Amino acid sequence: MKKTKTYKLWGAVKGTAVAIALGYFLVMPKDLKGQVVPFTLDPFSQPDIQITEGRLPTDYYGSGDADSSGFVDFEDYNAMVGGIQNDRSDVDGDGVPSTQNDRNILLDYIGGNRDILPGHWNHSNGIEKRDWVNKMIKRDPTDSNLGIPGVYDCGWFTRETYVNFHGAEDIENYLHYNKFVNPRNARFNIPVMEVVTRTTPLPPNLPGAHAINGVLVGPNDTTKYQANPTNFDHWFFFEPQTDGEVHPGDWSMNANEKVKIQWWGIPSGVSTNLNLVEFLLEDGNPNNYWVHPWMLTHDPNSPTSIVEENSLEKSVKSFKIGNPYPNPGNGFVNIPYKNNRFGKVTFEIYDMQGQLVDRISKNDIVAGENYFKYDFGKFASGIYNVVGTTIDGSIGAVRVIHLK
Ligand SMILES: [Ca+2]
Ligand SMILES: [Ca+2]
Repeated sequence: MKKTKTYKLWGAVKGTAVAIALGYFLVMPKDLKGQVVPFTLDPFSQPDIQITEGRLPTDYYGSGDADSSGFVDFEDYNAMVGGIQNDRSDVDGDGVPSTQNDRNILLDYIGGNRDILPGHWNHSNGIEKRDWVNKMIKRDPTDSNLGIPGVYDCGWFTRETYVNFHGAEDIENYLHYNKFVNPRNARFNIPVMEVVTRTTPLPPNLPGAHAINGVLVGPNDTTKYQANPTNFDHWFFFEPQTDGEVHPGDWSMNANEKVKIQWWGIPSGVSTNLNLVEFLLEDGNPNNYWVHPWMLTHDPNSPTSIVEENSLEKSVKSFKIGNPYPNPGNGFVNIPYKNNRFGKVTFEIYDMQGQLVDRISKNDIVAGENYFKYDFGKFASGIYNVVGTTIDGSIGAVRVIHLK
């Protein structure tokens, strides 16, 4: 089935209406995904690291693309057997790339015996997300930076963590402050947000507010796509200065205060924080919340959602169709393609009127380079679209010119 491609219309339309109403265009941030307007504040999605020019969509920690080809396939397994050492080949996130366990997980994934890799954030359940983000927090070196009051304080620990996990579209705007110690834009590709805490009146001589990080992980069970950003317990908070998890009543979060979860960006060169959601804590319990009208409150990655699939994971799974030969042709045409996963591939042939004229399914296609050979000789001269679909819904298409 061809997946219906729609956009985040609800959020988009509403966002535009709000923006016009409030005259916000001048400060409208470029969204994390490169959209200008309209945009949505999306705490669910893995950020799209193509935001950084020249980066492959697979260039993030644990992606499995050990050889930097842009695909995850057997060549990566071979590279890992060869002992390649990089972020992408630490598939299990334990800090040591290309171990036997990393290779086993990758092989299971390529062979179709597991649906996702541990680093595929959007499709992980709440337990897996907690496990993975805990590992990535340990991989990130920001906690070892030297804190200097008034120079590199809690806000910079939080922002450097935000850049390393979430990533920034226009990274130059972030780096011109020249305060970050070891920034690696979107290295972990996890939608970590900024969180402002200690907002309530405090004993004298203590700073009035504090900054930490948080990420939406959903319920602490094996269900997927059930995360609700307005549920306090679905957030995982951590202290970027110590790597520790944060709970209400800890030093990093008062039991009685307003906790503000924020998007951060530098639209038009102006550092801007937008509150996504605020929780009012009373004795450690969330008694009330406020949510930004532009924010998605249901999971766009849910299989039942009509919202467009996250582009990053789509590209990880997708397959590519190459140039047919001969083209133009007058009979048999070979169409090369490359797929990431073992399994069924379906090709559909459409004529110039968009009518489906043939459908061929092939089971047991191995991952890697393949070709689809098809005889157009039975058709009238014209242009035909060949659309290939893999079992995970990835789509590729190419045009064949048939001349009798
Ligand atoms: Ca690769
Ligand atoms: Ca490893």
